[in-house]
Amino acid sequence: MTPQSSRQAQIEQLRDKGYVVVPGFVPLDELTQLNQAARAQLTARADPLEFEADLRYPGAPLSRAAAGGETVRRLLDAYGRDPVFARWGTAPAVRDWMQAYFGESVLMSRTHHNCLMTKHPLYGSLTAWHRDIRYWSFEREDLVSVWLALGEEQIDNGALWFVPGSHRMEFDADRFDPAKFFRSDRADNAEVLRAADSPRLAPGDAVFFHCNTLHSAGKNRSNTVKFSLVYTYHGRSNAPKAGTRSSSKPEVELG
Ligand SMILES: O=C(O)CCC(=O)C(=O)O
Repeated sequence: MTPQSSRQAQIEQLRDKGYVVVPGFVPLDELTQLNQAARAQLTARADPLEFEADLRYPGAPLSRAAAGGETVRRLLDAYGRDPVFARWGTAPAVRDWMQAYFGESVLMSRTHHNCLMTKHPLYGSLTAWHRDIRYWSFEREDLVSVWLALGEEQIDNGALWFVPGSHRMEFDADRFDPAKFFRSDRADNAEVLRAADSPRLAPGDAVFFHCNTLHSAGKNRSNTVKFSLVYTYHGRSNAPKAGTRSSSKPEVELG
């Protein structure tokens, strides 16, 4: 397959399943640089950081003062942290993929995701079932994130789970809790979640997923920190709503 036709097949899979894994998306030399920058950034603990204790997801320390309370969950504003992160936020491979998906020029948001996600053994929390649209306020619910695995990601170290086709499912508001997590205590929701799958990612693989795809992630039961770089994009015709967090920072134009 030519790169264009394989990209088209990936986009069709995203439209159909709500996510698609693209193996070997990041070349090895770039992956090495990303990993070096990721570890240096975690060691430096430079702001802005988000801590597990701030989110209080299941398994997280209850406060910053508790054991493990200083465990970092996200190194925010990856785009502004290091040139190699910025390069991957706007990489031609990402831009071309997103332009082909949206059919127009593309922007990257700096208000959410735009982060280096870390998942630590012991104090790294699990993330319950949700749609990322909970983070966003746009004219249309059509945004796509790219998740770059800097190391191996599998069930044991807290990999993502997805429900195929869930981006096209319609749910009444009461299927979600007040924080917009998909309620796993409901039998009808449990039936939906039965179809979930957790694709194993090799270092350098990417997952593209739609903002309405139900996903979750487990705890990290390995003994090493898991690093992933995550950015979110939308087409130019789909503007963030004025006065919301989604419009609170200038976006990055990919062309
Ligand atoms: O790695 C995880 O725990 C999942 C993160 C996630 O789904 C999110 O931040 O929206």
